[in-house]
Amino acid sequence: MWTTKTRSISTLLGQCSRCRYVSTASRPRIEARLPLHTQLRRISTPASSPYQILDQTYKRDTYSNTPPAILSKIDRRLLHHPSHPLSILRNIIESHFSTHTSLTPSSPIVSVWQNFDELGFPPDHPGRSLTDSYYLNKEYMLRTHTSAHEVETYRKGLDRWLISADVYRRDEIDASHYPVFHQMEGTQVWPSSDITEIKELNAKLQKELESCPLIIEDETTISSTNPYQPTHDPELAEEVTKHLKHSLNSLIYRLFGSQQMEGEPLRVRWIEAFFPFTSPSYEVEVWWNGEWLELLGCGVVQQKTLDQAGMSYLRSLSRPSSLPYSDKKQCQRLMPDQSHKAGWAFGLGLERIAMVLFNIPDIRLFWSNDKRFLNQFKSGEITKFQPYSKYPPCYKDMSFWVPPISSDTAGEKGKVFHENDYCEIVREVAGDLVENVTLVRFPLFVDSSLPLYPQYC
Ligand code: FA5
Ligand code: MG
Repeated sequence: MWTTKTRSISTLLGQCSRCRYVSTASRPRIEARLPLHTQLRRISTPASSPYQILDQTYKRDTYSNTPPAILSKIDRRLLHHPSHPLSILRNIIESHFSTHTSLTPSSPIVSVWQNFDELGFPPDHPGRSLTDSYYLNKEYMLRTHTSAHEVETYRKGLDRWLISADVYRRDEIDASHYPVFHQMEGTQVWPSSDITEIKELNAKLQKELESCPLIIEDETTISSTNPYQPTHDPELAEEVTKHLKHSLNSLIYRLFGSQQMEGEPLRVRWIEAFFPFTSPSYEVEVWWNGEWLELLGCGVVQQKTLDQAGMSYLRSLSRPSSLPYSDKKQCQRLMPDQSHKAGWAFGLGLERIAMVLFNIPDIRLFWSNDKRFLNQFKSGEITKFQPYSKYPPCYKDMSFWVPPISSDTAGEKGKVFHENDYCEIVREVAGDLVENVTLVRFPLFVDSSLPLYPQYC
């Protein structure tokens, strides 16, 4: 049988506390901890033929550190298989945010600028190091988070959207870490003139949440370490923050509420966090199997991010979609929007949630091609994972003759065939590798003078 480790899933998940996008101060650069000769060897690996990925060519340089095994994951597109647990979860979240536009970028390759600089990551941020991220070359990399698509998506003029995608991070090997996992980014942005509408929405959402068996632990405050942004009207920032919290609490209730033990309300905890592209920023955890499990990071989008995408500028000066708003001069020529826009964003880990909901004990199972995994799940349904052998299936059909059963032999020990005798032989020969012996056919009506011919698999 599948050998599950004795550690509970939440224990395993609880260990995933490495957070790349928290403040630089909180985590030393891993590069700096490696012996110098290791760093040099990695960096000076000679460049060979260019990368060919999704019909594009990327030259190699001293940054290139993406191996073929990682590139082979790009084609798997797990989020596009309707009966895969990650895709089932994605659909549930998309149906919860039913007015949002759902997007799935076709390529995981982004520019380093998109992944880090555009979002305000400082040059010495640990997430940029070669030990943490997969680079094709100095300019291009595999996205490490779905936030890499924020600016380009706002630039399309979309106010509320969800992006689901595979993300890539160099990481340790165990049941809860894999170098490829999936995130979903969500956002909603309003013109400040909509403040009355946001207030009404917040009141409605709050009332709905009050009727749910849900304990929300939120001791976060607005402070100098997690402030409203100086360019924001504090009243608008407060309403946007409230809407973020209500929207995510109601999503979490939708996902976990029905899985709770009878009589036990779901506990959700909000904690302060830091992301370079949001303020205030938070992480959200859920109490699961006796431990806090981190689900997502979120916050109020930095105005600079919206500005870069041209979101804060008048629509009436409608821009050609190709206008590069990262070009500062172009932006400055436009008039600031009278109805300045503000919004929230979140990024959640799909595997983390799916492991809990589907009871999947090992993150590597999501990548399984084994039909015993893939055929277990049905589109639209959350069902518990049924463990199976860690060995690949190997079926054997066995048929043989046994002495006929007759009134003369029925009482004679050793002459009458008994299934247990056969199982004993199997066990002797193959040990515990054999999981199951099933009788396929045993002739019922036979000439009692002829031997019998049972078939097993
Ligand atoms: C981010 O990736 C931010 N981009 C999230 C964000 C988006 C913040 C928008 C603000 C606004 P973080 O590295 O914490 O943050 O990852 C977000 C979530 O991805 C985590 O809460 C977790 O659920 C999941 N996650 C992170 N690392 C792993 C991992 N190694 N394995 C599985 N899931 C992971
Ligand atoms: Mg985190």
